[in-house]
Amino acid sequence: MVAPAQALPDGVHHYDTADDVPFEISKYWHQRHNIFSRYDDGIWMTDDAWFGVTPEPVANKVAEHVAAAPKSKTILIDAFAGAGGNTIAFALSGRWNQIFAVEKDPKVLACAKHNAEVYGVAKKIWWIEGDVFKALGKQLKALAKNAVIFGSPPWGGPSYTDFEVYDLGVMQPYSLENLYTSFSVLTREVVLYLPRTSDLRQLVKHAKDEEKLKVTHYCMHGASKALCVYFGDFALE
Ligand code: MGP
Repeated sequence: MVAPAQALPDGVHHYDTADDVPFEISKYWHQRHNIFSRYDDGIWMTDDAWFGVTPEPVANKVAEHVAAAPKSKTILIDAFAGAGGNTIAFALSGRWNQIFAVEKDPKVLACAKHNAEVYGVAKKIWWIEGDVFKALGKQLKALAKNAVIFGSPPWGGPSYTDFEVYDLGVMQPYSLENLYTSFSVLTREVVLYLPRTSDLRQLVKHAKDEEKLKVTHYCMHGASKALCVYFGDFALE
């Protein structure tokens, strides 16, 4: 007897064929195996989550670089977990004693949990449904000083590409200023995943005197997908 297919929550999809895919996300769906190599094992997505998910090779490289935080940092907080691309890579890296993944959209969180199950790491992650700023003020407050806070925030949709240089001050709904000030009061090690065209002058403003800020572009097929800025002490080349 064939087991009945698992019912997907409302608003959650696993698109098998191009015919089912809404036009706005078809370019992402065509990259699905780059985004999740195990897509065909039943990865779940909401339609909006496709825009912001980090492709797996990039997420793995980012996880390798974030692992270069000081050894005293044993906790990883993924502030905007989305459909789980980064969280899964952090869990697979085996570097962290605890991983907290925060996501405020319950449907997207259901995707992240399910996708982490597909990759066999769901039990290594503490899932928090809600606003990350509230969580950092409550249950994560005491832990955060031993943590790296990683944030892959919304960039206000794909229209970020309309600008040659992306103004991080108008990033919606959280500006660079919002993110940096809220996270850096809790821990020195803060990593943000941002548009490849981000205005570096705005990032440099947050460097300490004499500090060289580390910014890394993550490329696929010879072109940058996005960059990460590493605030704090990371032993990167
Ligand atoms: P893209 O430019 O929307 O499309 O996203 P594409 O086809 O992947 O890249 P292109 O080079 O062909 O234009 C590029 C990458 O940026 C994606 O792989 C995501 O990792 C990331 N990304 C895009 N958006 C709109 C967001 C976002 O809002 N938030 C975050 N955190 N990442 C995003």
